[in-house]
Amino acid sequence: MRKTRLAVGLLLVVWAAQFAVAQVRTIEVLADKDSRYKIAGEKTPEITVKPGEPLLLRITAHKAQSMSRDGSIHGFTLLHASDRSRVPGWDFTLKPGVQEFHVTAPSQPGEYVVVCTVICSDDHEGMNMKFVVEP
Ligand SMILES: [Cu+2]
Repeated sequence: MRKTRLAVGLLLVVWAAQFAVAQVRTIEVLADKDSRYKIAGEKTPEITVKPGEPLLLRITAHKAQSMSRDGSIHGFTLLHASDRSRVPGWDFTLKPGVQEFHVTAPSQPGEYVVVCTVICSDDHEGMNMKFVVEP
């Protein structure tokens, strides 16, 4: 009886551990036709993460006025807010539709900014979004 209970308990622990590993946080972003990033339910879109957190970026892109020669319609590149330098591993160009990227949050807490790197319209310069790594 005791052995059975122990076995059931162990199974539960294994099951729970697998579930925890599978739970990578998904961040859904819309790169829209008006050259703006949007996040459902947020008036001013902003991404807040924990240092080194594994993330799945699911980005839906809709074409604005123009695209680059390779067919990219928007970009999604993370910069340090302080000096506008690029964060390695966070530089993506977007084709129309849904794309997913597995990324790891920067280890350094602070302020970052997501910028579009494709000249997508006259208003392309305004296509950016605040990104914060919590201490
Ligand atoms: Cu753009």
